Amino acid sequence: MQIEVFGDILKDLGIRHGSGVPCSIFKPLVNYMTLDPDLAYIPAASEGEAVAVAAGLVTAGRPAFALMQNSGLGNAVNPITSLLYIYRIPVTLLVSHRGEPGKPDEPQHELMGRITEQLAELCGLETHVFDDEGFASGLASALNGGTATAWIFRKGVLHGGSTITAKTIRVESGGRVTSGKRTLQAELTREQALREILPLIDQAAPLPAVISTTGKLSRELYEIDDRDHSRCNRFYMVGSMGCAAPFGLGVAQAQTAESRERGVQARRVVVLDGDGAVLMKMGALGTIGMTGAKNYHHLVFDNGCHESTGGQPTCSPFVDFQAVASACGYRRADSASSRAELQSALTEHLSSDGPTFLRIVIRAGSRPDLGRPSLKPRDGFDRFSNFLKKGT
Ligand SMILES: Cc1ncc(C[n+]2csc(CCOP(=O)(O)OP(=O)(O)O)c2C)c(N)n1
Repeated sequence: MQIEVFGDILKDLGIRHGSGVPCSIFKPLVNYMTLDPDLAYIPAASEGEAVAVAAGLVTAGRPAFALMQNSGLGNAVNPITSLLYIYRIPVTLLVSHRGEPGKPDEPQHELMGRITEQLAELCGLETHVFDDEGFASGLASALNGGTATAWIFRKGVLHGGSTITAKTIRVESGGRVTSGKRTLQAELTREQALREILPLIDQAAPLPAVISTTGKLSRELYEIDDRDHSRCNRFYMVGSMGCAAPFGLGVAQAQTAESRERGVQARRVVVLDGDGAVLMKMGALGTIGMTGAKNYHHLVFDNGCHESTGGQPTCSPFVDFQAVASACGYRRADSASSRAELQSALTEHLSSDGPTFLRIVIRAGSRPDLGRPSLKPRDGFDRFSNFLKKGT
């Protein structure tokens, strides 16, 4: 469906507000809403939060939707079952369908792709697969009947509209990240920043464990120097957005226990994260700070957007991550926005006790021919687990 037609249906039904965490399938809708002054799109940090925002809007008399990738349906299960269901709040859920059975997609979407419709139904949602003909009337009757509905969107069913580049969004959302009294401008792209930090990580002894977040960061990291599968200290967390940081904490704690038992130096753990991913599970910063894990180093590549799904904005330009990390108990929290700052901050962090936090302010953008890891998930897991257990 052409996005302007879809937008008109929403408006005709009185839906002016939506909140969500993006999927590339919804890129036309988020762009459309961002550009239309009559519509308000609230970028949420997690899908459960988007459901709650939409529920609040509906409760106050404004029909609203929550938009999410089907992977995020898992994050939203509790607010759907214990907020929408018990109060019978007619929020409209727009759920993209990655991992559609029979169509090639990435491994992290396989299982959720198979169970999306059943899961939505199990959660008490009146569930439809979106199609051009039935949407307007189906949604109208659901809203009239006071029913929460889930609409499953297959790839490509929404199209057209203007393209907003990540750069435009960034400028609109401030284009700058402030830290203390300084204003930081980005110099490097994520790939350029990765190329700066890898030699510093690789020269540390014992060789640090490196865990990278979902999306383009892991794809770039793999492309840079792991095509021959030689980097056994790496773990690419291709799904489970936001879990790289707490997963890294578990690894760091295990390595600390190991070092105590064997009387050796604890291996450092470096988590390469994204601003969207950190925001999704920001509570983990408190857990990490509380443990005081001395071998934990958190690097957040902050481009102010969800670049991997099309550059939709995050609230990161408004968040003082360093202050948050410090308040959560990280021993050091700094920001770097140039090559020189990055090198000096990371060198210091890797020779200090953790937990440390480094916000790396980067420009959005990646190379157009970016590939995907050919390493199978379980093979990548075994490689990393063996490295941690045996050092090889
Ligand atoms: C629970 C969940 N919700 C949504 C997605 C879809 N998704 C994949 S990568 C990504 C963007 C991540 O943003 P950020 O961490 O800022 O990294 P960037 O893409 O900017 O490098 C999103 C929303 C997902 N994989 N999982």
